[in-house]
Amino acid sequence: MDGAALPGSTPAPAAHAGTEVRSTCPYCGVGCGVLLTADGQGGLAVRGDPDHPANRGRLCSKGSALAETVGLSGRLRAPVVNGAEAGWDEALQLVADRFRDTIAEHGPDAAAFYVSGQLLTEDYYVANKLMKGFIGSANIDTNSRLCMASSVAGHKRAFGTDTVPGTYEDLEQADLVVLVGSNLAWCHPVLYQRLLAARAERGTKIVVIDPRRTASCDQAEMHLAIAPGGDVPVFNRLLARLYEGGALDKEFLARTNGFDDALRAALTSDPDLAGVPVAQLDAFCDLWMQHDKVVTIYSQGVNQSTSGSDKVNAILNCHLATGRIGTPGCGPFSVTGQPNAMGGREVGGLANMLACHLDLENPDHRSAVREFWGAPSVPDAPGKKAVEMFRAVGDGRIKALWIIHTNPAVTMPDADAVRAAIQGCDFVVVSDITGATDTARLADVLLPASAWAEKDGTVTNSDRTISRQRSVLPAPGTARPDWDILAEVGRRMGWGTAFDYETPAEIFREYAALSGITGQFGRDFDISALSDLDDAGYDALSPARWPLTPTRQGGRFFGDGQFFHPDGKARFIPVTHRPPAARTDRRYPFRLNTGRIRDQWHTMTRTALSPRLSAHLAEPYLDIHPADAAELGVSPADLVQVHSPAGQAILRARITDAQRRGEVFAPMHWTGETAPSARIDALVPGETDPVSGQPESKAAVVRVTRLAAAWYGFAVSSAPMALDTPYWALARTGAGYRAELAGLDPVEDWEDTARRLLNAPDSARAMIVTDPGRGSARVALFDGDRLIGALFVAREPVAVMRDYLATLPGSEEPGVLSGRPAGDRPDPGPILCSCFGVGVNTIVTAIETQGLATVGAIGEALQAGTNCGSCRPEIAAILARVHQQEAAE
Ligand SMILES: Nc1nc2c(c(=O)[nH]1)N[C@H]1C(S)=C(S)[C@@H](COP(=O)(O)OP(=O)(O)OC[C@H]3O[C@@H](n4cnc5c(=O)[nH]c(N)nc54)[C@H](O)[C@@H]3O)O[C@H]1N2
Ligand SMILES: Nc1nc2c(c(=O)[nH]1)N[C@H]1C(S)=C(S)[C@@H](COP(=O)(O)OP(=O)(O)OC[C@H]3O[C@@H](n4cnc5c(=O)[nH]c(N)nc54)[C@H](O)[C@@H]3O)O[C@H]1N2
Ligand code: SF4
Ligand SMILES: [Mo]
Repeated sequence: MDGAALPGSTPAPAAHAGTEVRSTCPYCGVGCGVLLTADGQGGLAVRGDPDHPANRGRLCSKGSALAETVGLSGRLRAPVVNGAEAGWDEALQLVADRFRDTIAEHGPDAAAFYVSGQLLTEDYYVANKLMKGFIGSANIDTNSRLCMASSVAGHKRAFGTDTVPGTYEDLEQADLVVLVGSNLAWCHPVLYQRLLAARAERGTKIVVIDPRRTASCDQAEMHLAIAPGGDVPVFNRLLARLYEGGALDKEFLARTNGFDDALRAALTSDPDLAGVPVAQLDAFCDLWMQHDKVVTIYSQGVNQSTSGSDKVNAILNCHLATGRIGTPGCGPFSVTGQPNAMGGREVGGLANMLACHLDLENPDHRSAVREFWGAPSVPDAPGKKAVEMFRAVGDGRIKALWIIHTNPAVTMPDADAVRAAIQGCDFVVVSDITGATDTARLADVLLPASAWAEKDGTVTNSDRTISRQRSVLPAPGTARPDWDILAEVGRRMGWGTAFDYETPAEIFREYAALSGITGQFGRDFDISALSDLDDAGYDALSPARWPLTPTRQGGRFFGDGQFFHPDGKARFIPVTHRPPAARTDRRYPFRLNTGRIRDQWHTMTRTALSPRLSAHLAEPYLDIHPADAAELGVSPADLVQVHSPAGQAILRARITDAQRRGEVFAPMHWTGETAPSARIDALVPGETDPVSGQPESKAAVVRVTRLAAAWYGFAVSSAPMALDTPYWALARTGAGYRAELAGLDPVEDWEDTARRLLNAPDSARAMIVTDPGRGSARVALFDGDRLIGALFVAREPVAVMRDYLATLPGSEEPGVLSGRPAGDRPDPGPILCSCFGVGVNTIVTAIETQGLATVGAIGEALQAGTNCGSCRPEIAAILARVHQQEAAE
């Protein structure tokens, strides 16, 4: 078996050099197949797998750049105990002892695991078995609580199980696709491309429901820029109109309960609360009624809300009422975020679930799982959900915490309080691939995990397709797969037989066998057809959609009107509008929305290693409507200070009418490692949905003021910088690093400052130009003729050609201080197409000078958008803008 580690040993380096191995992308829930070729020197070539059903060879910008992110610099190579490198034996014995002692002294609920939808199914299964079966607490929760919990709750309320009814093909067979709180173009780019390809053929109509105008609005028929949290009024209006318009499916309604109550709630719901004119809502309702095949895709704009579960059921109600579910081209579709968000739900990674979609509260389910595991007991009450869990860590009720494959000190709401809670906890174990994360820096014991491409296992994507990840690279140092670390702790805690795994294949077989029990209980998740898969079969496993039983393979759910409630029927849930929990007022007049950018993955521990992924948006920012910016006296590129009742941040202002007035948006990605004053979750309160426990990550309230910066700076360097200014944001470049900086106090000596910030040796030769009257300074530091780095400062945001300067460190360029290339070489502007490095200005110039009229023509002229295609919506937006300007002139 590849990558399988014997207890205590290092995984065998996979001997695959030169041959192409099938695997799965480690980022989003689309779950694209990749073909990996290791070069035997630690390097990797990656291309899309033409045979994988999710992507048929396509990859987005992040998938295309995977090879740039597998380098070993910065990787953890050995366990670290209290700051000092240690052996596995010492580290794991300490973990086992401390957990055992904590449980003995304070009971099992004083222990907790906080895990991740990025774990492989095998890792996840072992973690869940260890906590729920053997430690005897249900205190295992996952970052999926911040991500999918509302969808899980909504599914269970309506269907009786957490089932995604449809498949990706439905997107291609639909006539109308509604994106609700989903920026599919940036967050599920390959699915978006599949949708656009189908649209080119059949004219699929797209409607986007999102307070912001996003890249996903590019080809949309209609964009409903609703008020934050305005989703329930939208779908209540739709249900009411479906009823009034005679569009209900009476036959299907016989397979449901509760319609009358749901309809009553819909008929009394005030459509004005959606925040868009009712005529617009009705135009949307008309589109629904004019098309039979409708898919509603929804994601974090729905889930991450204090009414997230109700939003989900508002959507499900409309699909149930029209019977548009589980048939080709029809259905509600909750797209999963992380590569194994779905697998985590299957293994019962949430504190209120049991393995294989069984219920913790159900005594029959509990005893079946307990017997199967040979476990002493299975808790009968749910454990603490993420937000509660970290509160319990903060007030000392949880005393031993193991965090695996997630970075909660950055991504949990109230992140400063969460960071303090972790810091103050008696015993904290963190398993990660790097020690350079906000969370890993707080660990008592830091355990080095093998990374993607170094380990073996399975993941389940958004449409229930199980795919293999395979190892092709050796892990650095003594790093070990997560399942292996967990199993050894289980053995060391005294449960030798239960955790006697030597390969992920064994774990998978056990899990598949357990799922046969779910079948007996009449539940949905059953992959028991794989329970006798031998090692070779596991190794060769092709992507397959569950259920996988001897009698049933893949397909859709619910088209036959059979649901998983005891009476076999679906349930309508009556829903009423509740606005976001935090209320704007005079002190905090703005609503803060947060989310993702195209080329970064969460806290950037991997994507930020790629220069080309870092070029797209190299700095954290706040999008503000032009009228709000004018009132605040904020100009483009100013820095702004953002305060909420929970914390504060400093961000770069971008002024855009893609925002509604009174609402601002910031990306979630920056951390203590990359921009310490831009940790956005420090601003987000820990308000949660009462049913799902999912936090409201998209609706904090804030005030925004222009930062009184004494100076602004931009720096490039070949070596890591030593930044300590009140504002800084660091990004990789092909030649090293680039940084944006700002300070609140005047600086006397810029040469000295540059030497310190750029980490330059004393021997470095300096070249300086200053203009004290204008408060500007430019310093370049050389090693001989070779540029070490350069710093540009001014009283206003610095205007230099950043993408050009970023290429210079390490080269000989005496003219660096001019901030632009010699001669009249044009400034390409910020990089838009990360595959071919094409900048915004280059595209604008080509449109203007060559009269290019389509995204395709721009591709032919400049290559931009012709590889992964992730930037095509932005190219289209530029095209529209330039043509609009031309028309206005
Ligand atoms: N590039 C990239 N792709 C990713 C990820 C990544 O980090 N980077 N992460 C993956 C993960 S884990 C996830 S969960 C997915 C998330 O994928 P998405 O959910 O598509 O991404 P987000 O940007 O978090 O939020 C989606 C949209 O919700 C909107 N929104 C905010 N409030 C509301 C509201 O009240 N109602 C409605 N209707 N919309 C609202 C926001 O404006 C935003 O445009 O992406 C996955 N894919
Ligand atoms: N404000 C705001 N906050 C949000 C969101 C939002 O939209 N807005 N979205 C939320 C959502 S949907 C999500 S999913 C979360 C994501 O948030 P997190 O899960 O906290 O973010 P990641 O950066 O993905 O963290 C993964 C960690 O695992 C490490 N790692 C990588 N590979 C391995 C491995 O093989 N083994 C181990 N043990 N570790 C590994 C990485 O280095 C990294 O430190 O953020 C949530 N927080
Ligand atoms: S869409 Fe991109 S990030 Fe998502 S799985 Fe495919 S290649 Fe990976
Ligand atoms: Mo997520």
